[in-house]
Amino acid sequence: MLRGGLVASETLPELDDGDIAGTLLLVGHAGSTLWPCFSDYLGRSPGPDPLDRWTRNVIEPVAHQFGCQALYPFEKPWWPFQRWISEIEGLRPSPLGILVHPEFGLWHGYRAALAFRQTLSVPERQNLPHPCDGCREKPCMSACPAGAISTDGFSIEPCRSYLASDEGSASCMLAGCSARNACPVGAEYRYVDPQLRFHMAAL
Ligand code: B12
Ligand code: SF4
Ligand code: SF4
Repeated sequence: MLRGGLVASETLPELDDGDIAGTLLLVGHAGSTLWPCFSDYLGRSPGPDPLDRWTRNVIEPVAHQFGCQALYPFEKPWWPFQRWISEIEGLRPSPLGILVHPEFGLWHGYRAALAFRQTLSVPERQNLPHPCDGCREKPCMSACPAGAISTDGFSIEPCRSYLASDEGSASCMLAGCSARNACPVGAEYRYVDPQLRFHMAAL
């Protein structure tokens, strides 16, 4: 799905020829709409980084057709996808580090950005409400069995050790991050179990 467009921003990226892009369109997903298409590919195309490969297969022909350059969230140095979406929709980080959306909650991500030389007409920037502001209990923070989420943010080391343990293999690795599952916002967009397991294994 199209996740909005960005023009007239200091964060617009440099194109391959050194010029600064005039417009950026972000492409992403919410919930599990992506999963049936991707899991079909996954079954047919074994090998490393399947989501990255599938994304390129889908996006490159579109970029070619429209004469723009595709940028990906998995390319290094990292493109600032979260900053771009914050500028477009006004989304802010949850205690987990993931941007939280008032409708999709924590169940959305970004797959690519289409960078155009031209300045296109895009919808006005939004300033969507931040669900964490009104969430007094903050169940995401207490749900993490490894104590990886605190007021200082997300800490990768305790999460990583827990996921490598027998307990972690039987909980978060199977049913997805317990903290993410605990958020009540956008619960109907929670990823289906095979999708959750795919992302946890990749993490
Ligand atoms: C590196 C990275 C990680 C590292 C973070 C290491 C660290 N401490 O910085 C690790 C491996 C831990 C990680 C984990 C996860 N990540 Co990650 N990650 C990235 C990646 C590739 C680059 C981020 C970055 O450094 N950008 C560079 C700076 C310059 O860009 P920026 O937008 O200006 O910077 C923002 C981020 O750095 C963010 N930030 C800072 N610290 C952290 C920590 C975490 C955990 C996250 C998610 C963000 C974050 O705040 C900055 C200001 O806006 C992005 C893809 C991308 N290119 O953006 C995905 C990305 C941020 N990750 C994402 C996701 C979903 C996850 C996981 C949930 C994976 C999973 N299991 O499904 C987990 C979160 C674990 C948890 N319990 O919450 C999504 C977030 C979508 C959203 N709704 O916001 C992204 C955008 C990928 C995507 N394709 O959509 N991730
Ligand atoms: S549980 Fe509450 S604080 Fe945590 S991400 Fe969801 S809305 Fe934000
Ligand atoms: S994956 Fe499990 S250990 Fe890691 S942050 Fe989420 S709840 Fe905590």
